[in-house]
Amino acid sequence: MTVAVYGLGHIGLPTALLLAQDHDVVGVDVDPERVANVRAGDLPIDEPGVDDLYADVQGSFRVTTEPEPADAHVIVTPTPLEEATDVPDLRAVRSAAESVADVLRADDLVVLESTVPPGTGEGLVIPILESSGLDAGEFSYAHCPERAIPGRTLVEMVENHRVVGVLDDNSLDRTLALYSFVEGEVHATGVASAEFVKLMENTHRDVNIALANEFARMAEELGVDVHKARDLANEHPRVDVLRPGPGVGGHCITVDPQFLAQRVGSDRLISLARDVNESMVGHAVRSATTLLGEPPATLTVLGVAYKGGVADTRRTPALPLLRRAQNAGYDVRVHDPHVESFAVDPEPLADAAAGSDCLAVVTDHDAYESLDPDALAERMATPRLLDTRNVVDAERWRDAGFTVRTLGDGTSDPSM
Ligand code: SAJ
Repeated sequence: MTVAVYGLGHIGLPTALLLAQDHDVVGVDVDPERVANVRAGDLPIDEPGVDDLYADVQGSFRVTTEPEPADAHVIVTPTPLEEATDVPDLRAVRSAAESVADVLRADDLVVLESTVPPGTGEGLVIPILESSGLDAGEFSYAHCPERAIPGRTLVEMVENHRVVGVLDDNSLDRTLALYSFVEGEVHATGVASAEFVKLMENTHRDVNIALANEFARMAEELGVDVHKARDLANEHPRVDVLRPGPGVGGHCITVDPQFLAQRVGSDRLISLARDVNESMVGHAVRSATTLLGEPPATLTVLGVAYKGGVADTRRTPALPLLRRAQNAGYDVRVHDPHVESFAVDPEPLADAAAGSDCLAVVTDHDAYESLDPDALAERMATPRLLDTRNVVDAERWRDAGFTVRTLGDGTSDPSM
């Protein structure tokens, strides 16, 4: 099958490379620089296995900026929230669908992978495709959102089960033939239902993280350690409390619940969960400033990626945290083993800690579990630590002279 994949980003590029194992694939992107980079082997994503896969599929993968005819057209463009309005920005999906409509032929398959607000397939994408002069049914259509977690993108794209929303039986048969790399089960449903299922998944996670965050705030007031309490509660066979933290980042969980909330009137819990998660930054800053005392003082942020083990800083809670601390008058320094540039440029750990008055672990990178508190205490002006992810061994740090505050641990420092 000849396949055109629209969008060569975090999901589109790995999808295109996996498809190129079995099909003849052209990756299409509107950004000429990205196309030139991918052509030269300078890939815009840093995921295990992607460079090797790129090398393996050189005979069946090429890139271009121009739409071209193909048997299957896969749209994997981003659907962010517009910054000024927080409304889903579907311009990239629209424009990719228009490009596909220009080259669409009878019996082609069109797949929308991008996560979209409910109703987008039938209300927006299919009508654009029909502007080609073909009616739905003369072309096949499916919504096939990925479920891959950053850091394990390729493995999860291959192994995870998928839900595919299809127009008709022919669309399903052709989608199964296209996604031959998927080893997980494929469950078929309608187009609108598949759109809803994808949003349910990420909304479920956001709401459950909000519950974990609310438990953390309560535990602080009650003088309880939420992390120990969570371990005990999770002994129950039907309970799985997630981990509290300084807020939810990334491009998926922070965005997708709003696709649902803005489309449907009955969204009270979803919006509330978003508010709870967003309030965690303020809570973390208040904990840090209580530790620090009045400015001037220096806060060193450990980790600015939106979660551990990745270099991705999209919608990271570290950015509002850092800005609020700066606005309150503190000098802020940054360390992150994965991130090269940020609002405050990351420095080597020894430099970022030198003369600092407080370290704040904001991202749960593995490297932070094995930091040497004795060496850090020597470099800092005052050895204090706020651990918003419960990654360090607090007792060990106290033994090294640190005042330690762990988010959600109401026993960690009675003065706070
Ligand atoms: N987080 C917590 N506590 C937790 C788990 C996560 O505070 O217990 C935070 C993380 O630190 C991070 C944010 O939530 O800031 C999101 O991280 P994540 O690992 O929960 O999810 P993402 O955004 O990396 O990927 C999600 C996944 N969705 C679900 O797990 C339901 C992934 O499977 C999806 O494919 C992806 O969104 C997507 O593209 O939609």
